[in-house]
Amino acid sequence: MPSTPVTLLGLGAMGRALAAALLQGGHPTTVWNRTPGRDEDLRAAGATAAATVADAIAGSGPIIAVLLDHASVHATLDPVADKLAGRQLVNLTSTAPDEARELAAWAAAHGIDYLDGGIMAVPSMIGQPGSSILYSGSRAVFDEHRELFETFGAAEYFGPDAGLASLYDFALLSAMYLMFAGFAHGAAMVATAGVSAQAFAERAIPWVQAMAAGLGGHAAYFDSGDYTAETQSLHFNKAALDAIVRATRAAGVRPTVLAPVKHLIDEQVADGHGAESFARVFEGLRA
Ligand code: FVH
Repeated sequence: MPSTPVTLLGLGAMGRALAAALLQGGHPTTVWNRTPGRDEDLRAAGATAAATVADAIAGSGPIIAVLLDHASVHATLDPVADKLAGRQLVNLTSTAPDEARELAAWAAAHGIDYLDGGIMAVPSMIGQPGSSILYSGSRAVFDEHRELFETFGAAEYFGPDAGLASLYDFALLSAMYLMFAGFAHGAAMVATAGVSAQAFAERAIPWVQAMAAGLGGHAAYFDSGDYTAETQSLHFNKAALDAIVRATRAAGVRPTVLAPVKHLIDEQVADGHGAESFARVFEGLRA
């Protein structure tokens, strides 16, 4: 792969992992961070440390921002906007879809070619199998630097709408957070019987993996809009959830995580859909 000079703004946990991957890939890397002193290991690995954002962007090549949030991207780049015309900006900071679109419009107004990205990995996964980054926005930036992006993990382009990568990112994170919250709920329940979270995890992991195989079946319901129950109906699921919530309370655990699921089911049953599949809760969410 040809080496490409890169500027990386933001040396938090993720920024440092991405910078390390760039250096390992042989790319001349200039780094900047608001708070000094977070670049020692990177300098030792060959990075050039810039004292100011203006110094950091003075070179050539893509500029990668890995900052805290949307506001921090503006705080960092607004003061140097006039120096960014004609440059390529790859924003890997987590932002909401509309914030990514706002940044794309801001970039266009300043003559900057903008690519947004959603990182589907934790820092220790960067450059390892299982790491992936979702991109949307400038196709030209993605195509030109695809190989470089693959030093971080699998790189996939979703389209010219800069908000699309973030929409997928946040949708996947929603599923992840609910899975972790569900695990915490289950661990709290069995803890009342003296079961360690580690022992529960050993059972929960294969169970969640087996259940994940059913997502395609749910998707078929969502896509067709036909919720005719093939096996369990919402009446069945309502009885199950009611019993689980009672058992949760009896164990002295708050049913906070289950409450929204119960609410979605109850709503569909109250609307006369009790004989249909659990998948019908999808319609309640969209409403
Ligand atoms: N870490 C992770 O597991 C997740 C995985 C998925 C994607 N996220 C997103 O990546 C962005 C960066 O995350 P991070 O882990 O590097 O975050 P921190 O370690 O907290 O570092 C934050 C950096 O942002 C700088 N910063 C904050 N506010 C400002 C500001 N107003 N102006 C300039 N820079 C700012 C901060 O600098 P400093 O506090 O050291 O001076 C750090 O460099 C993030 O969007 C995740 O959601 C990571």
